[in-house]
Amino acid sequence: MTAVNAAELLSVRNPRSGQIDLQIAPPGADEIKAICTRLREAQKSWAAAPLEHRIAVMRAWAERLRAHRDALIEADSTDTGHGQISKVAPDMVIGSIMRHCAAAPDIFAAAKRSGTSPGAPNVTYDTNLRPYPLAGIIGPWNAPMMLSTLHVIPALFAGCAAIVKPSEVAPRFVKPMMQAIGEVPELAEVLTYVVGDGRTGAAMVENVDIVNFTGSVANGRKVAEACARRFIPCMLELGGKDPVIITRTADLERAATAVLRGAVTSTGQVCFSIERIYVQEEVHDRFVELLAAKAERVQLNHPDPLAGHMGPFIFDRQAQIVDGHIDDALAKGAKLRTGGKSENIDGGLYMRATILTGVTHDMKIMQDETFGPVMPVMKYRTEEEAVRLANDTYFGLSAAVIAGTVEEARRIADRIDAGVVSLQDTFLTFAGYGVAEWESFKLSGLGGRGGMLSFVKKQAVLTNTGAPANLLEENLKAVT
Ligand code: TXE
Repeated sequence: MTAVNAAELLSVRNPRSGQIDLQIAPPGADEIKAICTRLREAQKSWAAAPLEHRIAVMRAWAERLRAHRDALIEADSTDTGHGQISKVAPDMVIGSIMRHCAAAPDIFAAAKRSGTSPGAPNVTYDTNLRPYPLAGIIGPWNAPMMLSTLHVIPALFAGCAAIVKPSEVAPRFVKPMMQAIGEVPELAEVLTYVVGDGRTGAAMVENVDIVNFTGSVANGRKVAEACARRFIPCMLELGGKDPVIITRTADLERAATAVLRGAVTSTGQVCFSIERIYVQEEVHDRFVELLAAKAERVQLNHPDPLAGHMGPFIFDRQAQIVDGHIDDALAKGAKLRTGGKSENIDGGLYMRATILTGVTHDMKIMQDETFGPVMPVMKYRTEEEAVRLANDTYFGLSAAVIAGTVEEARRIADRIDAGVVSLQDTFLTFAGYGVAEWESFKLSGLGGRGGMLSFVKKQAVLTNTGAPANLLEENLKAVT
């Protein structure tokens, strides 16, 4: 991949109007190198400062984000075409900073081990937590501010400096974000956001010490290969093809409510959206009718971005991918129960909540990540078959099971290969943040979820409090 030319401008499309209404100027490879050198130098004093000092600086950042909340909401809403979701984006970031402020002292204290070696009573041990000097955070377009900033927060608490590159599809929030950061001078020394596309991301990977990447499997693989070549760690948060299993014993009204929310929120542009729906054959038809009745009540947030339930596709190419999945399914025998392909409304690409039935696993809609408001429903006969179908994917991000009892749902969930399984609902992943540790399965991720301890290397400091063993003495005992 050739480095981006510093003079090149990238065009940014407005998801609601479809117009190119912004040009961004990515830094060239040399500028990225210079930025990383500056951040790395400033990181020394940032890491040397007591944790309490970093906590105070992060609180100041949270306070400045509150001051810039309206500008951040406006930028995120223009980036994504969202209405209500953009209104909570800054609060999610501020909330995460405040939770980290509260949790950091105990987490770092618990990670430091010290004592006397059980194998050598005259040797004491202690631990240093040494932050990676410079973290590189690369984010996707679907929740641009949240998904890049939620991952830089733990790195900063750990004592890293950080350079963040959101997606070139949704870069508008960077301006108010950098204004807020600039009002906390010590933070501005160790944290910066840059705009640019994959080439800027690739240049970053060559100049940092650890990478947290959120995006597609294809690009996640490229980042992992680049990190492997440099022997630096990377944490990958990639796509999903999340299934829900609905048993014969399930409360179908509950199931339809949960599936609609899990599949249609944010126009289906959420990595842990429900993308495959397996229903036991005896209740399949009744479930589809309940789901269709709900789907037909979903309104677009057009013309009023703050009304309705679903905005336009953030990325026009994603609308083409979703349309292609629908075409492929219909061509292979699926039936359209409600909704349909994307529509251009005043320049924005919208899609109504769409249900397909009669789907099979040879269809793209059941294999590849769709990332749209499409609910493909498939019958199953036995629990064995449901588990086999749910696991028939190269993803393993999250899943859901809705059954007559929690025990029945849990029995099925324990056999599903996914990092998070929601029982009796979908979309519970957020509730687990910070408390229930989890790892993505298969191609949905690698390297853990990026908590504060992911950004430090542990160093053991061992002290001999007695006389050193003497090689010349005959009774030398091996130091175990
Ligand atoms: O990803 P892309 P997108 C996934 C979601 C979907 C994808 C959508 O499932 O698959 O992300 O986001 C930069 N070296 N998740 O389309 O295209 C690029 O500039 C370095 C999963 O944006 O992969 C952008 O900033 N960087 C997630 C970022 O990578 C490179 C939650 C992502 O771009 C690069 C949300 C390169 N070679 C979405 N090429 C989860 N699992 O939590 C591109 N980029």
